[in-house]
Amino acid sequence: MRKNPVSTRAFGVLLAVLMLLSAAFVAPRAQTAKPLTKTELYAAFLQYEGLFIYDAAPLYTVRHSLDLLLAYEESFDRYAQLYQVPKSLVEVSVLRELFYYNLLDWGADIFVSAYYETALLSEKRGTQEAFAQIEPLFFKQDASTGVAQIFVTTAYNNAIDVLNWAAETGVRPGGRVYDAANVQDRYDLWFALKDDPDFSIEVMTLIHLRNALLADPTQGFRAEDLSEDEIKWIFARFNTGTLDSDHTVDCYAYFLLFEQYNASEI
Ligand SMILES: [Ca+2]
Repeated sequence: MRKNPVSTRAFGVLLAVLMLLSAAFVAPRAQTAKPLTKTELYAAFLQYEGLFIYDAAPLYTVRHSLDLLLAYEESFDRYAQLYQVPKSLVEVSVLRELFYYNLLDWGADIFVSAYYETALLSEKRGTQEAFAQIEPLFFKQDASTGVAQIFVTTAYNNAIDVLNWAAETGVRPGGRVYDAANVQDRYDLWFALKDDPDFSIEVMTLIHLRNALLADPTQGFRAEDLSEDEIKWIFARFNTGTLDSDHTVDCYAYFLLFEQYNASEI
């Protein structure tokens, strides 16, 4: 049977359109999205106000969280550049922690502060035995703290593991190595995380770098080279979640907004 040249051409056009459409579906994430101004970034996030506060007594509103986050821009820039980790990844993880920072976090910090101050005092006075008896009743040895809500020893992504890894692998040359059994080491690190946002942001950057490298040593870190799932895994590993957990899904949505906002700076 003789082919109809018109329908062959139509088929070719249809095929080309389908190929273009499928290419659009697998195209890298939101790279062509227009940059966001600061006002547009705030407007995008203010839609979330009140929606993601599941815990009791949040201490920061969405606007306050964004104000705090953007005040640390210099630190995000510095560590993103130093460790070659996309800035938006680190900003989003810190922002999410600020959204969820609540009265219980604040209270836990007081119990941990009291623990460390008393533990060191008891060492100086030689009264560790008496201290050990009251310690489980009145004190807490660790809590997530600071702008990035990082634990010193007790979580998977704890600061001692991350900083020791960074020092020992040469990622952070000359970096201090901490002994988790030493109260003074834990004291120094916990208060640094609690009181120094710049240091917390450095540790948060290293957490993402370590998790990604442990999962895939060949991992590249240019945001535009990472697939949606690769980015989601980076967030999931920080929160020991999965690709479809609320934390991961929310962080990915925030990430796309921050990529647009940061693109406006270039
Ligand atoms: Ca906390």
